[in-house]
Amino acid sequence: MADKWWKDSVVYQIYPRSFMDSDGDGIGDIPGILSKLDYLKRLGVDVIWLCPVYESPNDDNGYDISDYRSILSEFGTIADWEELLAQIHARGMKLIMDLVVNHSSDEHAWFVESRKSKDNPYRDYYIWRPGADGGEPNDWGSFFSGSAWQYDERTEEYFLHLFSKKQPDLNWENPKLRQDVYDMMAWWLDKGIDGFRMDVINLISKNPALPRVEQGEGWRFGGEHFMNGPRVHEYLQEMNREVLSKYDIMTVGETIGVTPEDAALYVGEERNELNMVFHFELMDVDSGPHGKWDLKPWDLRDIKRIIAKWQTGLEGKGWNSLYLNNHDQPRMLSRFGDDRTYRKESGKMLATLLHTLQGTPYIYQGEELGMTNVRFASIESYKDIETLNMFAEQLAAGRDEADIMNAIYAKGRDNGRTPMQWDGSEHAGFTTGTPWIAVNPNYPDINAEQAVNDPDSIFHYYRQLIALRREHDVTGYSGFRLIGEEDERVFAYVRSRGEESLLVVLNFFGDQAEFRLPEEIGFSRAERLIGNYDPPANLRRALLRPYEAQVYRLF
Ligand code: TEU
Repeated sequence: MADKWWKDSVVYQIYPRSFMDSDGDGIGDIPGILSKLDYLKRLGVDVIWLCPVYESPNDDNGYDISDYRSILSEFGTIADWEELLAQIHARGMKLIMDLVVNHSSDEHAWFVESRKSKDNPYRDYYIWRPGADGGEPNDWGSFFSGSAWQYDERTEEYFLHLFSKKQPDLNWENPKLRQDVYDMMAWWLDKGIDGFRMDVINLISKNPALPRVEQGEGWRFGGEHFMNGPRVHEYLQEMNREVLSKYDIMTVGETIGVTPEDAALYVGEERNELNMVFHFELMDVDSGPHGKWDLKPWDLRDIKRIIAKWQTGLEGKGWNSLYLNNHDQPRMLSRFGDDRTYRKESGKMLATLLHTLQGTPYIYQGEELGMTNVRFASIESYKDIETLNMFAEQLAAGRDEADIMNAIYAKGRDNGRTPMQWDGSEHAGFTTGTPWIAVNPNYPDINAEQAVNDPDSIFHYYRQLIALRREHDVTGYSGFRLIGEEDERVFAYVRSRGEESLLVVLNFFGDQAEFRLPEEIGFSRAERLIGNYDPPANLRRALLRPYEAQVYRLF
């Protein structure tokens, strides 16, 4: 077993709005989560990551927080939350909370004060600038379309918002703000939580000069001036010293635009910053030069190269986080597998990948059921601010509506936000009311009740993978050696532990594929540990079946 509990753990991510509604208002809530803890225990996960449940006007579904120390009434009360923590702990699981401190809501008391006057004590909690040449202070665009600056008439200045205009960026240059954040973190940690997932934490330090990206008209991605900014490591080391180091917890930072070299600075064991980061390189493999809405087919060789780079890049330096989807991404099965003909096979194949690499796997709610993307007929059914803003912007710019809808079907964040499919009853058993976003119409076929009753389901395969990790000490393997780097159809790799090794063979497509184990990989005995077809293929030379995944132990 590993030296730290979070290395041996499997994390399950809950997006509370879409998980389980207990009171019929169509919005998932904390009592709903409580009613499903036994389901999660049965799945076998160790840690639950709860997306934001704090007070929020919900411009970005809770990622715009107006009070860091209270629970949104739609989700329940602080007493419900205390009960949730107690019940999670009673089942031997742990709870990590989402920490969103790159920005707050514009309805947070700090911002309400900050915008009042230039000499308000909270003015410097946010990033205010006068206009330049009669317009915005610079040419940075928001992640959610348009300018990253909003003019405020009261003081005739602009404030920075990298996300929506209801999400003003906090000013980490201000030591008072930092201390308030640390106090708030300690307040939650003292309640007994087991760590934090930190939202866009590598964006907290901006180049204080706030330079333009280019000259000329238009909004541009200003990442070079705020991704891994000048003081980010100083801030995280301070946070670690002041707060994190005092507790036995895990931390995972969401970090946009990091390479393994950057990541080593955040998660290096000697650096005293974070335990893990989420990188975005795999999330960009099917994006063209114009960003995420510019669709491009992925190439398995890119996926292999990126995974190999992270596996070897952090070897001996830091710990990986392993994910293929979350609340911001399309469903992995629709994106990297086949959500029609080979749903079960491809869902299991992708799971096999995530659970046999070095790092901690993160399961996003519904992934264990093989939930898929959704295609709503009209934009009216979509709720996500990023999607809606992009639609309006690109339509105005003249892009064909059908073309925009196709981009939303492939990449929109609401793909991952349709309600959990619990059973075949109306609204998939998620709510007795009207769900805040429509349920995926495939729920009669894809739901938890069906999966739990089917011994061959994706759900039971996840249980086996999680059990295997524990019983067979999968985290105990080290090294990562890619087999057949240029093979466009099969992803195979070997990891080792002393004299034995773990061989993983994955067919990434719905056709048969040939696999040959190179002669130099010697073994006298092979034991199949897990796989999605029986009996497993012949090891030395196999014709793999559609989306076949096999894991062997070689002696
Ligand atoms: O996301 C950060 C982020 O920039 C992207 O994932 C973003 O959602 C988008 O897909 C980029 O095209 C985090 C949260 O996970 C997300 O839900 C929030 O909306 C965002 O930060 C702001 O808090």
